[in-house]
Amino acid sequence: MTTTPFEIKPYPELWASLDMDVPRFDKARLMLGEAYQKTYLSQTNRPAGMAYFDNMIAEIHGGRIKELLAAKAEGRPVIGTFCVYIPEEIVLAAGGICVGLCGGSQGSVPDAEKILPRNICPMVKSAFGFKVGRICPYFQAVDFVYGETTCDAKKKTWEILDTLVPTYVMEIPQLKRQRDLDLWLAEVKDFKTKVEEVAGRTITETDLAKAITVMNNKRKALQRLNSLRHHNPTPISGKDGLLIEQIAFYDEPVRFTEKVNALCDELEERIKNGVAVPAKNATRVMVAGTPMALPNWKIHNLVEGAGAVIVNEESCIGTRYFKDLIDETATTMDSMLVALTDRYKEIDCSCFTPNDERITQVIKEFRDSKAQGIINYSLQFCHTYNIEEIRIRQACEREKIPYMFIESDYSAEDIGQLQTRIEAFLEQIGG
Ligand code: BJ8
Repeated sequence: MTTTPFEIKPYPELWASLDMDVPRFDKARLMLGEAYQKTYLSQTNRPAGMAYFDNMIAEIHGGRIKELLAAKAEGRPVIGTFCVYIPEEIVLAAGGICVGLCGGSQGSVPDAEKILPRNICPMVKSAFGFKVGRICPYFQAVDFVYGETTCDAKKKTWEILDTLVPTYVMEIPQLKRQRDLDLWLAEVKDFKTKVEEVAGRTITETDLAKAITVMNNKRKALQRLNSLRHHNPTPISGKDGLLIEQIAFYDEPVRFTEKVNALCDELEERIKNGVAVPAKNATRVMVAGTPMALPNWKIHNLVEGAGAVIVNEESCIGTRYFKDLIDETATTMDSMLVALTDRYKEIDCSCFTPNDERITQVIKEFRDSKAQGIINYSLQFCHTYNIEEIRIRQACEREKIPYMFIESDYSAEDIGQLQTRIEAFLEQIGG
């Protein structure tokens, strides 16, 4: 356990240059620092390799922002996103940077509720509120936001968001027939044209091939980490696993890959030496469902606070982001874009119908992770994940997998009730 107070570093001049609400943002910085200290640095026996990720949090509002601004000064595009359907390779191939925007905090929700309806997804409200309140340096630094037509809350919010920051919308079809896949490929090509316009350069085959390799390597490192978490006893906490998956959305990909691989080397040593972070007999839980954007650590805090450990996230901030690779054998621009689209279509978001692949995938990940039960988590008002819950529950009943469903938002109002339910579930599956 560390005794050094943790601080998220302040950069008031940098924030002012980005037209942020500096006094308000500084308060949020202090609160996030305290939450991080309490949630993360109170853990015992963390791997030494987590120091890099702690530093990424300490520099979240400064160091990484400076890197984005330096890229912009060189004319490289910086693009914000809320969805793993963004073809990141195209952004990288143009020398650009892709960043996941803030959307996991209750703090910005009241800002959004002054404009948007209250009964929509907290992730959409939180993200929109960050822009309205000028309290996210990433939002302030981007050239444009990538939006997609995955769910109604998002696609209608893009129209309003576009009045505050340029928002490019890519159509994601919601079936996977050939004509839908043809549309998807055409959308990927249009996105490439848009990125090239902003970058002021044409993407070559060599650029794209290199970017595909960079992203595949990043996904392989995350796959490696995930399979190490599946070891029993697991060498790293679920909170740390989730944190790394969250940082994956804003760190520089080559550096991130190197650090994840270094951490994996350390975890392999731990496994050899029988070192485990949670108690060796900790109850193992897998989480499935909607993404948990930074700093949404609510479910992990409750589960691990009760002495269990989370060993897998079937989520876009989790396996949906890294389970599939792009075929690297293609060499022409057209064939590379087809290979790229083929990979993205494997992401089994609940916006698709039918979405049988996800049901099979959830069961597969449960078996692979050697978990003892599944907590299926949906953000409030997310209709697609909330309704798909029925099929996940039925599959778990069929497979005799202990199962629990949680629908929640970012507020602390339901913490007590969730704690009671989670403890009862853990008692039931812990044997
Ligand atoms: S690919 S899961 S990142 S859309 S939780 S905003 S769906 S109402 S985040 Fe997602 Fe892309 Fe799908 Fe993944 Fe809407 Fe649901 Fe909110 Fe959601």
